[in-house]
Amino acid sequence: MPLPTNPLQMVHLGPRKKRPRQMGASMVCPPHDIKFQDLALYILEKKMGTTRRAFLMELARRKGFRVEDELSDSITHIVAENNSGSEVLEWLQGQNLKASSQLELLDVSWLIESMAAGRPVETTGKHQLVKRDYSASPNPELQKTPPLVIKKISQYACQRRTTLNNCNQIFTDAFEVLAENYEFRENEVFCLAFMRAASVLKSLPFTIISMKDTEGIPCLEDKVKCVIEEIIEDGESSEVKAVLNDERYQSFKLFTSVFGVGLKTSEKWFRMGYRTLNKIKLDKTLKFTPMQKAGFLYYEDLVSCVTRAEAEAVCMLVKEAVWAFLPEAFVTMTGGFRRGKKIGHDVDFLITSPGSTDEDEEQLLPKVINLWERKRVDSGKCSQQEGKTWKAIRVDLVMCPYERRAFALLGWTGSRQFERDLRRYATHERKMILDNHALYDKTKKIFLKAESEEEIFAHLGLDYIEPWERNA
Ligand code: 8DG
Ligand code: CA
Ligand code: CA
Repeated sequence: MPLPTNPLQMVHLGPRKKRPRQMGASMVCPPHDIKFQDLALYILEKKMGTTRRAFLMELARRKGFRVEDELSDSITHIVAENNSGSEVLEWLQGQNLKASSQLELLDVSWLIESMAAGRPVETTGKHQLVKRDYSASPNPELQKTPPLVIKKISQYACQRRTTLNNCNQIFTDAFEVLAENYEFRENEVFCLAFMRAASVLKSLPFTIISMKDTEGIPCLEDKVKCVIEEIIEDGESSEVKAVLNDERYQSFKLFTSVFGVGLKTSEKWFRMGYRTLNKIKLDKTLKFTPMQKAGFLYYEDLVSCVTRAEAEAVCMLVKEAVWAFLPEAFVTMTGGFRRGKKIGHDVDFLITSPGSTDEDEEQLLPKVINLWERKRVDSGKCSQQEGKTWKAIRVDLVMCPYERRAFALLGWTGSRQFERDLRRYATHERKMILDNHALYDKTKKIFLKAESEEEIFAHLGLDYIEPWERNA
């Protein structure tokens, strides 16, 4: 029998016939065979109503699902309708359940699809009211404690776990456009407000679907809330739309996409009346820096993102070159790729070698560049682009003394917002100064040593946040 999209309609269809006198549908029906022993469902009545709940329970049982009347620790799937993730979490907190890594909080769409399929369908992001990144975490400790309990959300990104699974992308994309526009207009205050807001929403385990869901979330100023409200109501923000159509925004976006071009140069070109890169390239009166020259020369290569496979290939080349001069050196990919990103605008590396001297450290990068330069000339790959079999990729190389490697690794892994908040936290909450080289305790007037990132977090009194949880 094909299942109607809304099974409730079945109940109300047709003239109301006299019902049997018995109370409760399950009492009149014979017990059903349970086909799926691993699952125990509980259907949330809140916002669904008694009738529809009873109807869905009966239907699911008839299809071989185990559906419990009461909530207990043996429940594996909670199914809700018209509830946001935050509402289900709030309700669950009042239920005194043991946090279980098995527990799935799902929208009714999962149950309806499963009943139509005659088996439990795989739970995906579209069904999950609360995301479950932690089940994929390589850290077994985290698998045991999924984020079923909302703790007070910190205003600091370094006290939040932010994976790449963003439930609120519709909002964060909008905020990032607005933040970028404020950056182009050099309005730091508003720029930071929207970047912080984007960052905090990326860490939420649920999607915001009503203004009530924003209660208790830090870093959401009135200006930000207005944008959220508009997106909830209209599906888009008029302010974002206006920015995307704004000539200054479009020009700055285009100009800064050239390697070596920042706000100052963009401002100059915009004031000169330029709107396209071609016209700029042809203006003989303009002087370009060596970086900008390379930026124009390899423009197409550099605007296309770097893939992980390309990053791995670059990593081999970097290691080969570095080891030619410092065979003991450790070469670590940092930046977005270390945080698990699949693409990047460049590839970042940290290089460090036990027992290296100041001189070794000073000379390594020039030596590596020189080696690559010679190779390039030998292979005739200069700026010749015809029949090109290679791609230009931006690489950031950082060399640091071995004793400082933990600070450098933490500093270059990002994200930028995570780094910003780490330093802000150190300053305001711990009276310490953190940068990519060291951690200084202003009270004790000493530099704190660290052999690993974990030790730096411990010095700061912070729970350790794994690199893939730093995508703030
Ligand atoms: P992407 O390349 O995938 O777009 O992102 P990303 O890897 O996170 O950004 P990034 O711009 O390559 O920066 C990586 C980290 O390096 C970031 O956390 C900030 C840090 N960083 C510094 N100093 C500097 C600096 O002077 N320039 C840049 N670009 N990044 C810096 O600590
Ligand atoms: Ca990067
Ligand atoms: Ca970089």
